[in-house]
Amino acid sequence: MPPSVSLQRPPHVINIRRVVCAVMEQRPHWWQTGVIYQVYPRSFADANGDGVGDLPGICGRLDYLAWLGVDAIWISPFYRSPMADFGYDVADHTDVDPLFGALADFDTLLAEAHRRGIRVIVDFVPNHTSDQHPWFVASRSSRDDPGRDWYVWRDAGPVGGPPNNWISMFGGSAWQWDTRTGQYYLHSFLKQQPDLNWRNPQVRAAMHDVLRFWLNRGVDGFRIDTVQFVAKDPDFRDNPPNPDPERLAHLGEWRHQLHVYDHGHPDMHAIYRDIRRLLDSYPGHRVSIGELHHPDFEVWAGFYGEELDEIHLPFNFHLIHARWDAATVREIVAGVIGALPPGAWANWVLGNHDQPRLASRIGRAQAPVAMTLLLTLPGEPTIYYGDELGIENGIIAPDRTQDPWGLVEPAQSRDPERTPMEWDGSANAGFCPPGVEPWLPLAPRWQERNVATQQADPGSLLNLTRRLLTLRRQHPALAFGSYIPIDSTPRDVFAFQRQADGAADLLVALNLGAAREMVSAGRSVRVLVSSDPRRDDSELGETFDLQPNEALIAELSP
Ligand code: TEU
Repeated sequence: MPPSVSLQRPPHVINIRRVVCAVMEQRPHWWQTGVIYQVYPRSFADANGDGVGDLPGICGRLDYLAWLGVDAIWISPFYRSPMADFGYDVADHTDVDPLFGALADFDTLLAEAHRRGIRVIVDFVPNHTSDQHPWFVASRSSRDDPGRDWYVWRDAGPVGGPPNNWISMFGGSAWQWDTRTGQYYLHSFLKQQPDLNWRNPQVRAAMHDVLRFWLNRGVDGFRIDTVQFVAKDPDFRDNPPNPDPERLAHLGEWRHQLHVYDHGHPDMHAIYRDIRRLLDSYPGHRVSIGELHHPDFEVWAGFYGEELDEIHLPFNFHLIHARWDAATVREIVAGVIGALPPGAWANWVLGNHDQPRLASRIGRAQAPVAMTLLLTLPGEPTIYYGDELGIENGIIAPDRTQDPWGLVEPAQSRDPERTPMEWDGSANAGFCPPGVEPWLPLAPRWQERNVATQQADPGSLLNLTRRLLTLRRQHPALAFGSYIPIDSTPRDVFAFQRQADGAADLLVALNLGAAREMVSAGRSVRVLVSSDPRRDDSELGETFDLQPNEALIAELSP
């Protein structure tokens, strides 16, 4: 008996059904059916020839994104910034850094994206600003400055030194001594990124104004940075030591504490309810997407809000941090879906500007399987730029390290996942003009992997991604249908069904292994899309082979 995907046994329907039913009563919103594509602006396309990507560069590549078929782009910060953390240190929330262009370039980009039916999501960095931001310049000017309390200032501890043992995510104490005013300020990240004090109503009002500024310009939503950091223990207690540091992926000092007091205070929920109310007061279903890492599914799900009144899509990074095997993926998908509050909408992420490249994490051969998984699971997927090409980690010589975290802790450097987008086989891969040095070197193998090469190859990952995006538009079952996991599969296979009323049932079968697997679907199947396009449109009967590393979506006969 070959191992089989048994569709005969009663399917185990978990509560995504409730999710789907809740939405099916009304038309799903754009951010539910849509696919988001993350653009890291430094690395996407350089229009002005300085080796760094910019907004006109993105604008010039919108036709590519429309061709690919994504519904929205999220652009990492492009605001005025000294670039200590490449834009996550904002010095003016309502202007574009000259490196990236001007506000007029943003307006053009927004209009051009909208003209192509592509929505635009911008980054919102609530926890901190740049130390060059006028708010911080005022705050540090004197203890009596009216803006002093906009940031978190504290006296030295009882025996001198920092007020408590909190450490910065990027290494060292989270407190920086300010000689002029004789106090410490808190910085959960770099010392050039002082933490705002969200307990101060003036800070909340000012940050709401920032949101209004972009909403009024017409943005479709926000990706909210470091969601959990906006509220800390009001008593500033020391974090306890972590008895099991190995369990934390972080290297360096961060892993030696349990981070119970320096972030994640429950007061943050009210902050996100306020932001949600603000977004909902605008027409057009503006979306909030929250960046948060938490290993516990329930804690993660808590950010949807008890009344689904907080963040629309708290980023689900569980698969990013997971081992890549069928059992683990199955378990995580079940955990995520099982934790969703009724009516909440799932989302899936496999890569971003803070994580090693997907193709390097799981291996090149599995990249098509991962892309198929991402684009067929129930919920909203976010694609990191270049993952549709299978870009691997760049190799950055130590003396070319750019990431401030990498300068402190080389193993944590995020430069490898921020290398330039690979457009074609010309010098600098078409990212910036020949003769200009890109801010980071291209990742190895770009000549064989760029957009132009892959567009010409029907079997490429790029064309697979495009076919999957097309399929999502054609098949309501994929965009918002119910999800039925299949429990009994060969060890390396992960399979599930997607179903929508009035549409054919779909089978998604993913071979996470490098051997051929026999699958018995119980009903005959017709392949819609396979990672091997030679199998597209083939009728496979009830029992069929999955090739090594194959991903396949098929229509099940009625
Ligand atoms: O990241 C915050 C953050 O928590 C991550 O660095 C996280 O520690 C890591 O991904 C865990 O694996 C956000 C931005 O995405 C990042 O680029 C910024 O450097 C950081 O905030 C500070 O603004």
